[in-house]
Amino acid sequence: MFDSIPDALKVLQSRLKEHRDSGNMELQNGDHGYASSPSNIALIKYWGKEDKLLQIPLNNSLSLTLGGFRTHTQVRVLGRFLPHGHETSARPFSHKFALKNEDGIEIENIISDKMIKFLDAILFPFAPEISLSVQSQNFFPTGCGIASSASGYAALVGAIADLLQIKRIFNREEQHYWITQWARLGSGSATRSGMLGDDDLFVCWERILENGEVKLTTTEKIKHHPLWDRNLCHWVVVLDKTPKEVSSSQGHLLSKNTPLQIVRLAQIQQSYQTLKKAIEEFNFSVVAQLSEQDAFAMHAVMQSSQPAARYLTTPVAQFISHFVSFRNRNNLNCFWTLDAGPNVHLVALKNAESSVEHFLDDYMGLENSAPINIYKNKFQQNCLLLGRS
Ligand code: 2P0
Repeated sequence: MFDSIPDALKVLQSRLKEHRDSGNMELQNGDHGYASSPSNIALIKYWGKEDKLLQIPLNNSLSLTLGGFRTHTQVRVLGRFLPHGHETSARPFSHKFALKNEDGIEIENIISDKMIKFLDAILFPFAPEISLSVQSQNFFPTGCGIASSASGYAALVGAIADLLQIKRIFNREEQHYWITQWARLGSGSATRSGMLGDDDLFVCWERILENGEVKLTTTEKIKHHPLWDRNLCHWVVVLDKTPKEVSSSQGHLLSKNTPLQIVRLAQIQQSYQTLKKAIEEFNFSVVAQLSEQDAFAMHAVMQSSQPAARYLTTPVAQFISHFVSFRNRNNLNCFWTLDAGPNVHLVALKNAESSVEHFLDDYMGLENSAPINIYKNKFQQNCLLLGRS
């Protein structure tokens, strides 16, 4: 993996090595770093990769940051730096990983090959002899419809940045680049969760074209109109808890074998630019219309790939249909979107909050609807389970 990282990231990695070689970085057994990162929901989706190794997306994407769904991560050093002249790449320990749920109960303790390669790639040039023990906790319920890879990889990279005290070595722009690029290499959508600031409500991940080729990407916050602040509501409606048949990683690859991906990609840049402008201008109806359109476009790609990735299941389609009729009838500022799972995200302005919650109450009471759980994003606090049937 290290060979395929962007040149600018290699330069920052060399700076870390220089820092170590000059005796300014010491890592001892037990040293630790900590970070917490939010999840995000894409409004213009990342679906399909130009290059699997480099994690280059086929299109620009744009997300809303989900402050109420966070992963907290601590990394702890196993081993220590050997004295200058005695460095070795032999590690006495292996990397470790454990994940707890919101109740503090361990739900995973086996480290994946992907995470081992990822940690090796980050540490390779300047700390090859140490290992990391990674302890993560999701402060959102397992099965609430939020995948933990975005917040998970962003928090992991943030915790390593804290361990290395990159603030003392890199300027703010370099810190941002280091974190968002490593998060991207861990999991594409994680780059949109790796921002340094707390006011980064909307984030875009863009491809950079150089001589007709895309080898680099950037991740930046979008300048948003202040009326968005403290005016947004977000819920996740979990309609089906059966495990996915097709993972996101497989889905990205499968998207290449359907002609609908060509149709989706042909117009996506225009939607992306229009959505960005609508966020700057606080044009809610345009944000709503384009978000729903791209969700449908991505699910059309997913459903027509072979094998198909069917997340728009019958309960999801029924729910969306009821929600849209209610929304249109009442002319409310709210919209839906759907990721790689049968869980509908609803986004609304405050003036629609109570109407949406009445709708959700009524929906849960419908006899023919499947059992659902609804989680309300509290943005500054942990999410809240609204109801269950
Ligand atoms: C997104 N998703 O933009 C899209 C929409 C799901 C649907 O990015 O292979 O876990 O680790 O880069 O980021 C999920 O895919 O995939 C995803 P990898 P990732 O959020």
